[in-house]
Amino acid sequence: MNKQSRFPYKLYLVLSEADCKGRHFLKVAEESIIGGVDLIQLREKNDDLETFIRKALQLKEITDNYEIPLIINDNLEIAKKVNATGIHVGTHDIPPVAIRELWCNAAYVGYSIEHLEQLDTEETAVSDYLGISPVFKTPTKTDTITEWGLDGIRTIRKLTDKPLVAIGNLDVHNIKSVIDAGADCIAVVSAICGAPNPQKAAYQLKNELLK
Ligand code: TZP
Ligand code: MG
Repeated sequence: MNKQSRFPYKLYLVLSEADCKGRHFLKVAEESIIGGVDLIQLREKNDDLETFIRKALQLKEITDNYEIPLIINDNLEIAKKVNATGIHVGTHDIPPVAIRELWCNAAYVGYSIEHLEQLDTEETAVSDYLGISPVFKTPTKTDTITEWGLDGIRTIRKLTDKPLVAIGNLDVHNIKSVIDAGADCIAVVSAICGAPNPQKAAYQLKNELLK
């Protein structure tokens, strides 16, 4: 199986209610899917369990309707409970090896990497895609360690066949260079959630990726 058939997605929306700037996150989600988003991750850092589950179930109705994957950030309990398509974790979250043991139905386990040494680990080996996080410094997430840049993507591309999902200050002006550097998929928050028209923003991003 080649990497495209394992992860055939180009445009990934990382969604949280707070980042939607007062608009309803479900409306942003639906509009972005119509515009061209291929999969959505729900990333809620401050919700209590009950709220996160309620939002995840609401979002799942939409992603199911449009037959796109729903990925849950960090929380395995919620991912399993809402029967999400997969989970995305970082270096300090539940490790992918443990996820595989505890959730055999996960279609996608995404793993963000901060150091090149992580490429040569069991955690990377059992992951379905790697998050290159962040490519560029971003005000949306400030507790990051490595700013990979385009050179970082090129280096990682040479070292692994895993699908690479790039994230961090990506927009319609820089995503082509990120794909050219070796990323398979682009993940964004602000470029869609912060846009005046999320559907149009998603359409323009997707169009740029398909060029
Ligand atoms: N992980 C690394 S950077 C980031 C996350 C969740 C936030 C990206 O947000 P934006 O607004 O697309 O720069
Ligand atoms: Mg995390």
